[in-house]
Amino acid sequence: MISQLTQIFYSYFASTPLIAFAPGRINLIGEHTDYQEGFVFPAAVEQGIWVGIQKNGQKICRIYSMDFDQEFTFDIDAFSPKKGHWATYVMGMAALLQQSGYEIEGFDMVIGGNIPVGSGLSSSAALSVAIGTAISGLFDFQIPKKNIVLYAQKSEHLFAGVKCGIMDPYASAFGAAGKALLLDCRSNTHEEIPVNLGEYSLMLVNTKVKHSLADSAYNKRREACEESVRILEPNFPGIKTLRDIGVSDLEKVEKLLPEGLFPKAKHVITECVRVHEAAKALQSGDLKTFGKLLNASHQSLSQDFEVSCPELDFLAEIAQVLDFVLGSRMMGGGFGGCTINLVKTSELENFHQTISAGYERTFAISPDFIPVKIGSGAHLL
Ligand code: GAF
Repeated sequence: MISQLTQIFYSYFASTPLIAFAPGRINLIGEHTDYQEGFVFPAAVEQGIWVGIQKNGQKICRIYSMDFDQEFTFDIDAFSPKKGHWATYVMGMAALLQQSGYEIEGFDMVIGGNIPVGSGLSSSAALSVAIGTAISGLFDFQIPKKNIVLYAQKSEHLFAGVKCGIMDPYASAFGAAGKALLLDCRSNTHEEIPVNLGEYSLMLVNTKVKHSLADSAYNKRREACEESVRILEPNFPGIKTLRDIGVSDLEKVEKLLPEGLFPKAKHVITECVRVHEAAKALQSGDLKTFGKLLNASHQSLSQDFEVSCPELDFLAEIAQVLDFVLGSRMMGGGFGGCTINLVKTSELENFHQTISAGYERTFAISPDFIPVKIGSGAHLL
């Protein structure tokens, strides 16, 4: 990728770029908790986005996307990021950096990557983090990683319309090889936990569907959580988010919340506990318990939080009953994308065949299998 990107950069712009890399992410457990300042347990993967960048001495930015095989040019002093175009991610980060006082001059950029599109590995967060890292490096801004993460999150809110939490850009920026990040989304700090899976491997299965309601449903779930907090606050003085409520209070919470809201609040409250239990299980090498927690997370996301879909439920459910699979659950925002599975390495071929056959028979779609290894976070090359 690096030599291909460098060559393409030279052929378009006749100069040699500075290259930044930012990885995609998986999430072991802790779904739809980040925007309630809860706990998540993601990790960076080896697949990611590479951005080549160089100053051009002009007032324009010229970008070429290898994936789309398209060019895009904008005026650095007058541009407006619009939803729905890949170049919006570049303009979004550039706009936010400019607003924060960073004086960006004209640049040329080539973007390439190897994250399967729509797989749920969070290619958009990786792209924004790679762009932030590249611009910071080129102009020697020395932007702290945490700020790049916050700009990437804000760009997604403002220019993609998804009110996402901090997990995806955080994992992309701070990932560490072989380690998952036990991330506290209130303090935005993390602890690195080594991921030793022994004779097991992580395997993603891509449903290859993305249901169209995904973005609006995501925002609605977030609003539902905020609404629950407003209703609960008089009886739980001082709570800021659902993260502040413990499982021992679930009975009380059930009495206070309307029927539609309680299961969603319950998901967030119980999922935060599962994250800690999963981190503990992983640290003590108890992969069975770890796997059971993944299954419980899926059940909660599907039944209580209602962010799964028939394709994800099918994949998780058939995987969970295989005796060489310790755990399986939907990963990410939901309504499509991937499941994450903990599969005995010697049975990967068997897993592939069993899951493919069942999924093809039921949905007439051949699922993709994406092996993942935990890699390091964003950096300049
Ligand atoms: C998406 C969002 F971008 C994350 O912030 C997180 O909320 C996740 O869905 C669900 O856990 O990936």
